[in-house]
Amino acid sequence: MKKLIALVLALTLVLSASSAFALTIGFSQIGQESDWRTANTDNVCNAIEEQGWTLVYSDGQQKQENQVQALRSFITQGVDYILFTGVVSTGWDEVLKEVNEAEIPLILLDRIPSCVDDIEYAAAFGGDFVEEGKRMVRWLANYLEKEGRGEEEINIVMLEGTTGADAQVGRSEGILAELENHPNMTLVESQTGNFTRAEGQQVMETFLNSIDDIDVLLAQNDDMALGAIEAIKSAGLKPGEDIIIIGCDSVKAAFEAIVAGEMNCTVECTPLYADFLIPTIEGLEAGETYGRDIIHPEEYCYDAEGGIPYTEDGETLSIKAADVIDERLY
Ligand code: GYE
Repeated sequence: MKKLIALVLALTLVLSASSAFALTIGFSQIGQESDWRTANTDNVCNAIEEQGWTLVYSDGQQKQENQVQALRSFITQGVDYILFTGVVSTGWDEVLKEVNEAEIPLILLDRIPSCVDDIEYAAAFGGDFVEEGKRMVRWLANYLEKEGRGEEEINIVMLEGTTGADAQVGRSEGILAELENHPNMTLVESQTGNFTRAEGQQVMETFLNSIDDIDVLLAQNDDMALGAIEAIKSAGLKPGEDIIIIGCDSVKAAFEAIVAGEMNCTVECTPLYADFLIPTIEGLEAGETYGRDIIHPEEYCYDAEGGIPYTEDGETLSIKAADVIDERLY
């Protein structure tokens, strides 16, 4: 009897070290274009593995057809859950309906497909990309005001993310909408840099060669801003001074650039979804439901000094990057 009790105890201990359910999770990721993406992949994959669940990971390498194939192979393998973020917004209707027909719970992460209203999903988490775009311009307007440049004619160039990606479409929409409120600001040129450092650098070089008086760079992610900083330095200009640089994501490398005085602001978009995801899957296993809301994590805005408003009500102030840089893990 004693032996049996000991065995039961030992088993309980083993089970409680990992999750009580044996699950297989398919994760169709976009690729590895940025620091944001690396942090997102590590965060989600590590959390799944820490639960003792089986992860079937697929890197789509920025190609929609690879992601479609991955989703179909998850169906064939009969995984228990599918995590999905799509490289572009459109073109997922058919394959996501196949996922629905296979009755595999689908969890949408990060970039939400445009067919979202026509499909079933168990939960959805993503950035509020339109709001992020608006925050970039609100921060800029308030910063210029503080610098006594509120009335100046301001020439802006923009580096866009992957064309047709939810994050690109939303951030562009937010930026353009907010620029309407500032007739002194002109968007003189806008091109995609595909969310990568290399392309951010290349496209910024062409901007610098063709436009004389660039006051501001709006980069739809930090990686492109960091690439552009190299181009600006090579052109003999001072990034952060001669050209105001605003990025998006708030990765550690952007905090470092801000602390070094080479970048001015980064609007946050968190890649850390595991703390939402794991309890959600556990909840679903326990029979809970989460409705159709797309959950946006709480996010902030970081710069050199802090104290610049960036929300619509003007009440939330930017945080000094130097104060939080040590806590940033990615
Ligand atoms: O901003 C960018 C990444 O979809 C929110 O994708 C994500 C974006 C992020 O490559 O750095």
